[in-house]
Amino acid sequence: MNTINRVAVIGLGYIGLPTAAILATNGVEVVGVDVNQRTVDAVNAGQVPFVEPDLGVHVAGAVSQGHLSASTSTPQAEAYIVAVPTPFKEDRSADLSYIEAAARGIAPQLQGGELLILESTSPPGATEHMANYILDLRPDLSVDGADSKPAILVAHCPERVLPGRVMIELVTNDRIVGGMTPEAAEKAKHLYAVFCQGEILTTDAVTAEMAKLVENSYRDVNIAFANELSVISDKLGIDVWELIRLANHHPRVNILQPGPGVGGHCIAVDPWFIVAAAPEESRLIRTAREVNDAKPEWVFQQVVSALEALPSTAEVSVLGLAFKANIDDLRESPAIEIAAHLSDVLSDRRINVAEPHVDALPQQLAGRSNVELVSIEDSVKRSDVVVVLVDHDDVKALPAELFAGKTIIDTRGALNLEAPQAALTV
Ligand code: SAJ
Repeated sequence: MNTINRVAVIGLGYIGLPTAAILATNGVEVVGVDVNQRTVDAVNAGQVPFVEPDLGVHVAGAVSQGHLSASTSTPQAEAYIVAVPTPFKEDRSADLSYIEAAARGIAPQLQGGELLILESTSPPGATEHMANYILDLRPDLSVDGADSKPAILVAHCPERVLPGRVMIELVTNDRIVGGMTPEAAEKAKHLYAVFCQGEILTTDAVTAEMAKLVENSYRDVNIAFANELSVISDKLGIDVWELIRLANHHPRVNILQPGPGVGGHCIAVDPWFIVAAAPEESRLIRTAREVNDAKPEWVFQQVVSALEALPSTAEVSVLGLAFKANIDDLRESPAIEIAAHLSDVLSDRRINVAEPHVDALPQQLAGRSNVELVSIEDSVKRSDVVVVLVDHDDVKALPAELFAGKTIIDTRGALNLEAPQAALTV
């Protein structure tokens, strides 16, 4: 199979930019395309507009070698990788408008024979939708050579990398490649083999779409189980962390960790695409989403109850805003939802927020008179009730003495307090 020498990656976000960079550092000529001029300028200067370990080195290296450049317009290429957002709409069905916008940019550049890969997490049928959208704009082309029209090879190849480990997992994870035709799958496999050392498994496009959604739903359902256990344990006066630790000694049990809810842009979104595709049949998947979505409100109520027993001057420490440990990513974070709710309802209380990975409050919390961003130590020292929302290493390292006499609501089981004071771990 012919080597692909020139690739355009549409969307230079958390997935597109790492993919562009890893292809470029493996010798492929890559043009990254983004609607945001600031992102394009940053990449052309060899910089990365967000935090992801090792990505900066890859981008800087690829740009300085002349293998990676960025642009706001889509160039001609032998392969196109679309990695744009697919948020959900009001009714929780997927918003495919970013995919359609990418397709409008690609369509005029096509000559036939190009590989077109959708990487964005997508509801079943989205790859076919993208192909049909392009064929509407380019009726002279086909996906399978029908009517002697030149074919474009269309495939879905979902990303599965974990934020914080993207540059490692891009190389080591197995990949699923779903082609609209077997030729498209093979061609896409050939492209990913440039950098992927994992197994590359081929299937059809809709199975590949579902595989991605199912992986994240599997995790969501299992986190929901842990979150439900934490609520049950609280009612029964049981330490949920001890409970899970003990149960996990069973050789076939592996319960995940409860938390303040499920954040990020994937696990809390993707299951809804399955529910939207088969609403009657997706009972467990829907309930898991509801259990996880209800957790921030439950944590909020725990804080309110803890404050009831304290004088009106009592302050609250919120430890962590990120959606999970040791990252600066605040997207869809349950911690922000809880902090904002506390600030709204407890308007006369001071909320001392600590998030060591950011230097300013996010827009949802900025400008509120009762919320201040402070250091972790100051947050705890000033406060009577401490609510741990993220198990950052900096939080886990705090000495037990700091918490003496305080009410603690540890939603992550992060603190290791030798002598529990008025500890209330949830
Ligand atoms: N969480 C818990 N308890 C746990 C594990 C996670 O409450 O035991 C919470 C986290 O705190 C966080 C949320 O779940 O708020 C999601 O975190 P995560 O680490 O499970 O996953 P993400 O969103 O960072 O990345 C997931 C990954 N999917 C799976 O592990 C199946 C990743 O491989 C995907 O590529 C990514 O979604 C994606 O982009 O879809």
